[in-house]
Amino acid sequence: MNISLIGVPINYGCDREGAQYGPEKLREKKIVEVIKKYNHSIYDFGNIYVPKVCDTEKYAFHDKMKYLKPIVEVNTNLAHQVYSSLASGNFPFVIGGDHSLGLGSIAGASKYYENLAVVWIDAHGDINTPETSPSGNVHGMPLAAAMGVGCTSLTDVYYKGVKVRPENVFIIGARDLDEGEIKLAKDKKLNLYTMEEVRHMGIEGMLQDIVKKLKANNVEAVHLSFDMDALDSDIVPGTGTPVTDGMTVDEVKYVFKHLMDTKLVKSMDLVELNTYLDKNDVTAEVAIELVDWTFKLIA
Ligand code: NNH
Ligand code: MN
Ligand code: MN
Ligand code: MN
Repeated sequence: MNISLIGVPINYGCDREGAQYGPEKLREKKIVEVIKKYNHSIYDFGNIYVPKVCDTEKYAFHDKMKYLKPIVEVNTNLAHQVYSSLASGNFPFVIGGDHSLGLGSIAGASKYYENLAVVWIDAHGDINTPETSPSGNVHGMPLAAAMGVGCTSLTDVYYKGVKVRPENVFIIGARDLDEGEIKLAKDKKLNLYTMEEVRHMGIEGMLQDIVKKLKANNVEAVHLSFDMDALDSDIVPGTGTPVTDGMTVDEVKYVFKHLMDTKLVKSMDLVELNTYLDKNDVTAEVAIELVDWTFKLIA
C-alpha cells in the first residue's frame, strides 16, 4: 500500500505543552522504517505548518474556544492533504498533535468518500460544543463539529455542511464523558460503546455489532481516529488527560485487527502523545508498537 505520513504538531486544541512534539518523537522512534518493514511505500509529507499564537491571545478569536483561528487554519490544510492523498490512491496516516486534528482528517476523508463512517477510539467523546465544553479546549469538540454540531467556524472547516452522519459515528472506550456529551450522544443516537459497555458486551460482541451496522448503513469507508488515552492510564503516562480503567494494548490490537479485516479503513489518526508528560518514552513506544501492528495488518 502507498502510505502518506502527515505530521500535525499542534497543541492549541489541548492547551498543554508537549502534545506538539508527537510527530517529531515518532519519527525519532523510526516510524517511517517501522511502516516500511511491511513493504509499504511510504511518503513522508512532513509536518503541517502550525502558526505561532501567543497564549495571551487564546481567547482572541472566540470567547468560548481557545485558539480557534490557528486550529481552523491547520485543519483546513490537513483536510486538503488527506483529501489529496486519498485522491492519489494513498492511505493517509496522520500523527499528532492533539485530537482537534480529527476534524481536518474527517473533513478530507468525507470530501473524498460519499458515505464515510468514523470509528473514534478514546477515553473521551470529543463531542462537546462551545456551550457544553468544561474547558474551552477544541480537542474535546472535533467529532461534534464533524457531525455539524457546534459553531459554524468549526462545522464549516474545508467545506460547508455535515461531514459524517451520526449513525455512522462509532465511539469506543469512552469513560470520561461530560454531561452535554452524554445528552448529545443520546439525542443523535450515536453508536457509543463506553468502556462499561465494552466490558459488558465483550470486545468481540462490540465488533460484531459495529460490522453489522457498517454493512446496514452501506458505509463506503471508515476513518479510524485513535486517541492514545483510550489505553489505560497505567500504560500511557505520556498523554494529556489519562483516565483509569482503559483498554489494554492487546485489546486495542484486537479491535484494529477486526476493523482492518473489514477492508473499509482508508485513513487513520494517532493523536495525543505528549512527550513532556511521558516517562522514559514508554507511551511513545506503545504508540510505535501499535503503528507496527497496524501496518502489518494492512500489508
Ligand atoms: N471532555 C473534556 C473537554 O472537553 C476532555 C477532552 N480531552 C480529551 N479528549 N483528551 O480526547 O475538555
Ligand atoms: Mn480525543
Ligand atoms: Mn481522549
Ligand atoms: Mn489502572
